[in-house]
Amino acid sequence: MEIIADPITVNCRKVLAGLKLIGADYSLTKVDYFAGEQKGADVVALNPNAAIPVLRDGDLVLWESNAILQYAADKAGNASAYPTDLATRADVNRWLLWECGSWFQTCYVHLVENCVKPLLGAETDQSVLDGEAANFHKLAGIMDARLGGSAYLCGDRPTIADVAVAAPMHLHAWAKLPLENHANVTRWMTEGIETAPWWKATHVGEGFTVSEAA
Ligand SMILES: N[C@@H](CCC(=O)N[C@@H](CS)C(=O)NCC(=O)O)C(=O)O
Repeated sequence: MEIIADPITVNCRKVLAGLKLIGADYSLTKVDYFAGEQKGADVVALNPNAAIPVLRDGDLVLWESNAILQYAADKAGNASAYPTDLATRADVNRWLLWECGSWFQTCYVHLVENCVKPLLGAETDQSVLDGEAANFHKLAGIMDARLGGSAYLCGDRPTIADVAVAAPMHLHAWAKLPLENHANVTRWMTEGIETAPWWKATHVGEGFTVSEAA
C-alpha cells in the first residue's frame, strides 16, 4: 500500500499512526502540505478534493482517512484494531463518524487559531475561540463520559476509533485545547495514546516538526 501524505497534518498522522497500530505495511510518498502540493495535478488526479491523505493499493485509490483505516484494518485482518463483532464494530464506526463530523472541526478551530495563525504571523482571534467554547466542551464531555467507563473508546484495547479521535488533538498543548475539566479524556490521551509506540513513532512537535521518520 502506498500512502500519499504529509506526516504533519491531522488526517495524515491519523492514517500513519493507524497503519502502525494495525501492523500494515506501507510506503509513504511525501507531499508538502504547507507548500500546497496537495493541490497539484498529481494529487488531484487521485483525489478530486485536492486533499491528503490518499491510499493507493493496486487499482484501488482511496481518500478519506477513516475509510483508509477501515480498509487497511480489514485487509490486514486485524480484529483487535477493528473488531468484527457487530456491536463493537458499529461502536467503532460511530466514533469514526463522530470524529469526522464533529470532533475534528472543533479541535481544528484551536489548531488554526493557536498554532497555524501564529506560525504564519497572523493574530489569534480570541472571539473565534470563545465562540467555539460551548461546542468544544459539549463534545469533550461526551468523550469524557465514555472514557469514564473504559480505558479506550471501545473497550480495553485501542482501536482505529482511538487513533481517529486522538488525531485532531495531536498538538493539544500547543493548540491549547481546554481539557482541564475533562479528566478522563486527559488520562486517555496522555496515558493511553501518547505512550503508545504507534503514536510515538508518528510524533509531530510544536512548529509542525517531525522528529522521526513516519
Ligand atoms: N475528511 C478528509 C479530510 C482531508 C483533508 O482535509 N486533509 C487536509 C490535510 S489534514 C488537506 O489536505 N486539506 C487541503 C488543504 O488545506 O489545502 C479526511 O479525513 O481524509
